[in-house]
Amino acid sequence: MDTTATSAPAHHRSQRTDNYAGHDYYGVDELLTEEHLLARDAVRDWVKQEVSPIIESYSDKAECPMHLFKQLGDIGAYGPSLPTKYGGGGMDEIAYGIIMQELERGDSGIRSMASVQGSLVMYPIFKYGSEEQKMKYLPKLGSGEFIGCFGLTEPDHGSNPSGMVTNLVDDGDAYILNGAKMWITNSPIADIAVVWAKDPEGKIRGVIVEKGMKGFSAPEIKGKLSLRASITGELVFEDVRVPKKNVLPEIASLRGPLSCLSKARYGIAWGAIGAGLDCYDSALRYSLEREQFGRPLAGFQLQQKKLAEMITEITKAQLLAWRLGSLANKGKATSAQISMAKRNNVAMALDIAREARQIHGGMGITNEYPIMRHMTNLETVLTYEGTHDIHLLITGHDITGIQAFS
Ligand code: TGC
Ligand code: FAD
Repeated sequence: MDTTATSAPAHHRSQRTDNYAGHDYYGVDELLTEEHLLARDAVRDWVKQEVSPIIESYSDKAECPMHLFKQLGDIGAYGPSLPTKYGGGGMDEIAYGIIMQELERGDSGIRSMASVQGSLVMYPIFKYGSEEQKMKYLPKLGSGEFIGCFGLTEPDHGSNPSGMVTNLVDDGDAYILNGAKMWITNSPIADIAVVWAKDPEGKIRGVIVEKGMKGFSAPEIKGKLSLRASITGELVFEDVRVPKKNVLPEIASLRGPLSCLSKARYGIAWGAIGAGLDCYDSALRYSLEREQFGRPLAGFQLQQKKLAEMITEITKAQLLAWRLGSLANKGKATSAQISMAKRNNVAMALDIAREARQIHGGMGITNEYPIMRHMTNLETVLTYEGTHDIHLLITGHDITGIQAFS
């Protein structure tokens, strides 16, 4: 796998022109600052130039556009709200959200590249790491020189990570790590993995496992029919000797990985709006151009119902995300509020993708339009970072005080 190329090879490039201009029915842009708008427009332009012309080809071939890792670093997509000293962008949470929105307008897999790196790898090192760990890893992760992955899910423990069996046994100045992680975004190409495992006392610790450590492998999971431009794999640990200096010193509980998930779920709440907007944009254009029975599809009441409901749901999601971002900027967004927004906005985008597919008729099932790619991607987004059901149960727990998970 080529990790050094700086642009896509010619066979992945199409002549597709991306004319997307954004949709803002309730003037949400007025709630954004100059910095937010600049960040949004810069990422939107980058997506048009670097993602839209190649993404169908990479997705069709189930290949990861490796050359984009460095470019994502260059545009500041990794950890936009982390401090610049530690490789982040030094912006606020709304800027982070809006960058995720624009990336996911391009493709959920591209947003995943940024979410994992920024929120699931840089964030835990920033929040729970030693100063030495921060200086060693964060600048390289922020620039895209290093690729990271996050290992929480196991073959037998997905929604219930507290049951994990991956474990650490004390061995003097190191721990011996055994176990396996499953469904790990970027694992086959990662330089480092932030892995969550139980220590001898049964406490959940985060360890930084480096590529090349003896006994560590990361085989690719093939055959995904969703998120095809993103690479996914396992993490397998067979008596891997991890130096104790690679343990994140400031956390010893499930709160560690779950707090990272809150950060990433927040980004997905914004990101999913991007996928929904792209489907709506395509459906609106298509319905205005395509004629049946002597008039544009957009002139039929049934199609207007679909389009009107789409923009209504997008508008509600935009307002939810903006309010969540305002709370996050004040450090007041609760994990349950984040769950509600992730759940609502992803389901909203998936519903829009399904309706948009119908508006495109037969053309909607082809890769001439982005709809099916977004739709199949969103099936993953509905499941990862906590499933649709789990987020509902989080809301249920929050409003009743009774947890119904187990
Ligand atoms: P529970 O007892 O509720 O919590 C344990 C401790 O964690 C705290 N906590 C959180 N803290 C921050 N953010 C959150 N979202 C938090 N949720 C819980 C909690 O306060 C407690 O703290 P403390 O200090 O008292 O110990 O834990 P539980 O075992 O009952 O689990 C609850 C449940 C089911 C909600 C949780 O396990 C869960 O969220 N499950 C879903 C698992 C999940 O989301 N996995 C995602 C894996 S990573 C991924 O999908 C990456 S995709 C990457 C890409 O974008 O490509
Ligand atoms: P399960 O937990 O087995 O759930 C199966 C079904 O049962 C779901 O519908 C679920 O909602 C339901 N269910 C489970 N428990 C309950 C309950 N208590 N009550 C009611 N219904 C319930 N993980 C990582 O750690 N790092 C990554 O980088 C990562 N990337 C991923 C990339 C992709 C492409 C995919 C598909 C997944 C990724 N994941 C990653 C894993 C993802 O987080 C899990 O798939 C997800 O948390 C669900 O776990 P599971 O697949 O084991 O499903």
